[in-house]
Amino acid sequence: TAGLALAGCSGGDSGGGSSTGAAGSDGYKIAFVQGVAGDEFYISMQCGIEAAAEKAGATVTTQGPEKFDPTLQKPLVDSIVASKPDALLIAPTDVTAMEAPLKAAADAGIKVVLVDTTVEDPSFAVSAIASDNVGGGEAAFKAIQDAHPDGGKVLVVSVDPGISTTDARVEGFQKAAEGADGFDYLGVQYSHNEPATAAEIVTAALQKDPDIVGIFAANLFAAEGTATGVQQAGKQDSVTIVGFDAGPAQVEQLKAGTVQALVAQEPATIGQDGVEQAIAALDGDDTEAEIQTGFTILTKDNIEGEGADAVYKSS
Ligand code: T6T
Repeated sequence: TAGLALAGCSGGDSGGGSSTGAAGSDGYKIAFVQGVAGDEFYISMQCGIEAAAEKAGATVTTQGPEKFDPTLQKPLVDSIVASKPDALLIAPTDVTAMEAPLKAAADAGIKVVLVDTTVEDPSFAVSAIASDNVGGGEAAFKAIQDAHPDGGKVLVVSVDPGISTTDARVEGFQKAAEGADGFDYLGVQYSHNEPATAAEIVTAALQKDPDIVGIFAANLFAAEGTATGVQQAGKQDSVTIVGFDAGPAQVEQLKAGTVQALVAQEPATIGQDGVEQAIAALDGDDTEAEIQTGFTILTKDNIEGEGADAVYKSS
């Protein structure tokens, strides 16, 4: 595909699914289920998965639901289980709703590896690999604190309750904000992964509290909408925005000064580790129950330099 030639991975899947690897290959068959199709975080993860799989002689099929929603993700899992891959790498969209379908996959003999998000009881899984999400939330608060050492009102825009990653980011941010002198934590509001909803939340919040000094947007789509909302309210000079994730559009906003800091995860590493854990399990080798990957804080000062490598792929 064009994606393969350009980016070294087939990424950019928008719901139809994609496969790599030689047809008829006798290597392991890996299925990857994204949290949502078309999200640059999961596209970058797919790149890491495909690179690691190719090295191991395994084949990969990638699918993602149209929305970050367990009612759409569960049927994908059920049909993948029926197709009997050797391993399933998945970012579950809800800590409770996705637990039973994934346990059923493991019970059917499929090695399940949780990448990015997890479930309440992941004991059926070979491994759970994720960023330091609590630490990322704390770091996001520190970036706001650096810009506003005297404190002020701070707000969080997240996705939905029940997502392990974003909940952990909110927890880290909240704890840091509540422990800091002079800061007033206004709580979290949920955008359902819709930028337009995030923008509405932010314009309404700025109308109610025009003296907000900082907004933490807990993922890529929350950040996209938060930037729009702050601009619509004409508050870009007084509000510091820190967003999780570093898609190309977020990085443009950082360069333009619309957003002040980004917490860039390492999605390709999460994917690579996921493949390695799946293959170790299939080969009967030792596996690691939990792996934590890092993050980089991107600002205008480092984005042209070492930070440039942290930008997510869009295809
Ligand atoms: O922030 C990532 C991911 O870590 C999270 O679980 C869901 O949202 C993203 O995919 C970004 O859109």
